[in-house]
This record gives sequence, structure tokens and C-alpha cells, in this order.
Amino acid sequence: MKLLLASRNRKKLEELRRILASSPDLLKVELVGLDDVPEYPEAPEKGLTFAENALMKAREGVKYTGLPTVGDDSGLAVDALNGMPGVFSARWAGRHGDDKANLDLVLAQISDVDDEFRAAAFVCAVALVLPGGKEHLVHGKMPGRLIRAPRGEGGFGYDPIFIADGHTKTSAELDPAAKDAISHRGQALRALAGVIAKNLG
Ligand code: ITT
Ligand code: NA
Repeated sequence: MKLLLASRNRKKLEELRRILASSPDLLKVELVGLDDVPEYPEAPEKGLTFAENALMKAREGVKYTGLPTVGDDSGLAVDALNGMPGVFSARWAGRHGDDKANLDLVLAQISDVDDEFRAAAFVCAVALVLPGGKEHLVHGKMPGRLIRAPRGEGGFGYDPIFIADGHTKTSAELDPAAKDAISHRGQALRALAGVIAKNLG
């Protein structure tokens, strides 16, 4: 059965597909993204919380497609920046989706911050909205710290400068399955798996 991810971020779509594919209950779920939906309206995110944004994305998806829809709103919360870039992670340096510029700006903003104060966490809210109107909201969080120069080719966004607690590789250096096992997105999706299976399985 079809499930829409109300996102234009191909890396997110790839990760969610991978996480679904690793859940035996969810093998029949076909995840489609907004690039597969013709003339989908631009939906600027205006919310001040991940939860609010995830719900807005998912509601919009149901409204325009009638499909059960997942919205993922996520970002990096940096202690030394009072939790920023947070919900502004995708456009921190000004241009939406410019991962390299966003990451460089965060590194520059904390260049004077000592190692013991470089804590950060990836955070994710995932909302599932069903055509009947039922809504489910879950969160995931991956705590860690930021290094001083990017490492690794995998993942996306801020992955090359982030090392999860208890690890030595950046999340861009981890195998995809290893990232999924600990990631904010992996946690959130696994928390929703039962509901998705029940409604779409
Ligand atoms: P949609 O709104 O279309 O889903 P988006 O990229 O704008 O796509 P968000 O507003 O949720 O999505 O912003 C997510 C940003 O947070 C993303 O662009 C990355 O910079 C960062 N981010 C989220 N998850 C990440 C991850 O697993 N690894 C690295 N960076 C991540
Ligand atoms: Na956002």
C-alpha cells in the first residue's frame, strides 16, 4: 500500500525507505515522495517546533493526495547555540537545502567553543496522518558532539560534523544501517511501525 512522505528531501526519503525495508511488518508499504506527486503546492514551514512542522507537512499531504502521509521535521540542536539551528537547520545559512553552507556556518559559529562544550543532538518529529483524520506523532533524538572539520561521504546535512555518543565515526562515516540503528529518524520510525503496519499492512 502507498504511504506518502510529504518531503522533497531525497536523502530523507532514502533513509525512510531503508528503515521501512528493514521492518518485516512493513515490506508491503510503498513509500512515495513529493517529487512523485504532480503539482504539489509549495508549503513553507512556519512552525516553531518540530512537532508542529511535522504535523503540518503530514496534514497537507493527506489533503492534497488522500494518501496516508508521513511528515518528518528534523534538525540539529547545538548546545553552544542555545539549541539552534533547530527547526531552521535546512536553511541556517540562508538558502534552503544548502547542506555545505549550513554546516560551514555552524562550524564557524562554534569555532571558539572547547571540546567539552560541543554537545549537540539530532532531533526528529515524525507525524502520521491518516485519510480518516487520525493523527500520530512520535519523536526521536540522537545525542552527540560536533567535531571541527567534516569527515565522511555518507548521510546528508550535518552528518559529516556529528559523532553520536559512544561512537568514534561521524554519522557520515557510519554504514547506513548503523546510522539507522541509532538515528533520531530510525527511532521515530520504529516507534510508528506498529501503527503503520496496523493501518497499511
Ligand atoms: P522537507 O521539509 O521537504 O521534508 P527539509 O530538508 O526542508 O525537507 P527539514 O525542514 O526537516 O526538512 O530540515 C531538515 C534539516 O535538518 C536537513 O536539511 C539537515 O540539514 C538536518 N538534518 C535532519 N536530519 C538529519 C540527519 O539525519 N543527518 C544530518 N542532517 C540532518
Ligand atoms: Na524544518
